[in-house]
Amino acid sequence: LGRPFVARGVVTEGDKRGRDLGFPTANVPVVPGAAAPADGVYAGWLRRLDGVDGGAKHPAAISVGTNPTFDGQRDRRVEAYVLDRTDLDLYGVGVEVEFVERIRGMVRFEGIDALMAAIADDVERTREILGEAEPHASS
Ligand code: FMN
Repeated sequence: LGRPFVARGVVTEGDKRGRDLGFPTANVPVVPGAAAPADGVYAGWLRRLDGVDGGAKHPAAISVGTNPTFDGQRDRRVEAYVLDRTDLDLYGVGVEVEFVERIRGMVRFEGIDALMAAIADDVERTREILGEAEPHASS
């Protein structure tokens, strides 16, 4: 303990809602039984492990949970939206997600507009938190 919490895995396809929402996410399945932070939203870093960008840390807003706004999803996921990078395609890539600070709990929103507004706030909060955290590695 005393080290930041890290989740590792190969990015899988989610339900492809993220692109429509304007916040596409890299989905990292949580292995049942493996340790993961409590459900909620976090500021942190995503690092790809395939060496393509030299292990750069990308600032990310991270969601952990079952996306309760959408009925029907059962599995718990770690989903990372890399800030300002709607172009990133990470399917099949091994990544490491590092959790820096918790922002809020998971919420079941009444509609998509409320969810999108909340995520936009999370993104601004993430910028503030990471701006005060460790210096950015080159990205
Ligand atoms: N989903 C929720 O149901 N409630 C939330 O409070 C919530 N917060 C989120 C916060 C952030 C920063 C991000 C990136 C996602 C959040 N989500 C939340 C998850 C979105 O519902 C999910 O990313 C979207 O449905 C896309 O899913 P997909 O990757 O399977 O397409």
